[in-house]
Amino acid sequence: MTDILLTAPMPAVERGLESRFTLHRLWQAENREAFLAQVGPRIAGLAISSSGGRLDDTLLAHLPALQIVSSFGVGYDHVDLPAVTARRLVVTNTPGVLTEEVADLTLGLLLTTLRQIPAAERHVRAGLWPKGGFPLSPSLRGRKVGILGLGDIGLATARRLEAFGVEIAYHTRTPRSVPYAWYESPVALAGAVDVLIVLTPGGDATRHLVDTAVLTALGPDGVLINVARGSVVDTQALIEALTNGTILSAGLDVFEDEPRVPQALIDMPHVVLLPHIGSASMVTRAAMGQLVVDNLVSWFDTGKPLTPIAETRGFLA
Ligand code: NAP
Ligand code: 8YV
Repeated sequence: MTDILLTAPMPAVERGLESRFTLHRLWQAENREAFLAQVGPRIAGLAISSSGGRLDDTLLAHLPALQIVSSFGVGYDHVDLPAVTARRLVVTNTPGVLTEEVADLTLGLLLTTLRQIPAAERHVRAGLWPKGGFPLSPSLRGRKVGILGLGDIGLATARRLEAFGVEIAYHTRTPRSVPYAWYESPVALAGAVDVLIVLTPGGDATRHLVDTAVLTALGPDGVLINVARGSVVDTQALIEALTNGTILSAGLDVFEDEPRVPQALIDMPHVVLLPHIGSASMVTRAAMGQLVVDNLVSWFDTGKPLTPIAETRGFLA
């Protein structure tokens, strides 16, 4: 049977692969170097997720027979692209199957942040309601929402926002054929809106795209929602902007050094913090796991993966 290495626990993936492949679980190895020295030369397929660490030369050097990398999740900033492309490896991700789920979470996080729902809930649980009502909150009414990164999830989010009756604008490097106003830069977009939703990929190209200039342009009534990657937002600049009143509030599903969250953010009661749960429903995680499995099966059966990332499509016949 073909040997597959998994870098992190992925129950649905393991269940889907185990009858067909020989699985090797890297996180269970007591001595990682010895384990890789033993099984590495046999590994033909790799199943990874961002929680399994970065895929770079250090691991790839142990896997000379590797043909394909099947990654759990649509974002693949945990993959060192020069390292995989130098080896002409095919990499797949899981686009599409999580789009609607993540857009749902994005809308939930936006409303939760604006209407202060977690703080209001804490008010009831703490028995404070009989002593006084909860303070009035900011609102989505009358706002203009900017989406930084209008791809699959950005578009699904925009479709939902249309039903909420708010004006929508966006920035991408290439304008799209959509009925929303395009702005030529993140700072221009932030200056035109009072909610900024970040939905770009992570990685070097988008690192700290949201910086002090963007937050200043967003303004004192502005709300930042980040469901993309922590690296897209300059955390120190954000903490300063929230502390100084440069912006009003933020809802964050992702963090630069997750799962560690800066204490300064934890100490801000009006900021909503989630543990990277954009796609984390049972049904969607199962669909993502199935696509990781299907990519490997399709590759080893037909030589064609189902959802290769753009950067490695050129390696396919
Ligand atoms: P997608 O369809 O590839 O969309 C990415 C969008 O970002 C495109 O519109 C792209 O347009 C834009 N973009 C890329 N680089 C940019 C840049 N430098 N400046 C401005 N815009 C840029 O991806 P998706 O499926 O919507 O997913 C987006 C991201 O969401 C993922 O990569 C992942 O990091 C994140 N995500 C998070 C969760 C979560 O649980 N929180 C779940 C799923 C996904 P242009 O190429 O024209 O610029
Ligand atoms: C996953 C995500 O939770 O798809 C993505 O890009 O961020 C999430 O859906 C994550 O990738 C799991 O490792």
